[in-house]
Amino acid sequence: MKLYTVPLAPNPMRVTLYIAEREARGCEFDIERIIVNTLKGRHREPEHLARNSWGTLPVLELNSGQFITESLSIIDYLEDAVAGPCLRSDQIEDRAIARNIERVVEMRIGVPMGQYVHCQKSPLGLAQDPEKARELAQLMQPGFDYVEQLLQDGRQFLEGDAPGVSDCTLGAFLQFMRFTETDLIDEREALRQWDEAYRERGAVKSLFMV
Ligand SMILES: N[C@@H](CCC(=O)N[C@@H](CS)C(=O)NCC(=O)O)C(=O)O
Repeated sequence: MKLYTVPLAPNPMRVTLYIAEREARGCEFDIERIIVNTLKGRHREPEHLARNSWGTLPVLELNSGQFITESLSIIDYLEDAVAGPCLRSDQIEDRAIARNIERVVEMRIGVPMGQYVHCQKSPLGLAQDPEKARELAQLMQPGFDYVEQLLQDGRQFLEGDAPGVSDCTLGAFLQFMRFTETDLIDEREALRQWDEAYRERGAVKSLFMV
């Protein structure tokens, strides 16, 4: 398998974190990682568009030659395809709740965060838009409240007592926020503690750039 990826970008980063989490549980991934330089616009060139017509990253190329172009679909595939302990629970209900948390984190925080960062300090060199950035920051507040509420029962990770895909998603998008040198976490102490503790863990610590 080949994973087309780029450092710092949040959707590639959540796959990177996911793989690291499973490697920490003893799983072995036979994946070649290939950096597509988005700063040089390589993701918009025909070679990458042939893998993914949306021009986005990450992309997983399967040994069959087929491509998976959505980060969560890549993670789902790897959960099924790579032997060893998974991040998802084998209990149907727990698995559904975990996926629900992950979707809320991505849709309520991740998607607006991606737009926010590009309005503030775009790694792709897009024009700044401070007013839109302010609107997006407001839009994310209920998502942060949701996570703060979730953590009130003392759980160490978003889905419970062990790291899950939701942690990978939130960790990746908060790193993207820190790239802008802004902080939208505000007075949410449980979320702040989670953020610091998650990044300090041996399994993922070396992967965070900011
Ligand atoms: N829904 C996709 C989103 C992928 C995405 O937007 N990737 C960003 C990096 S985080 C990208 O490639 N942006 C470049 C562009 O859109 O030009 C996923 O989850 O993989």
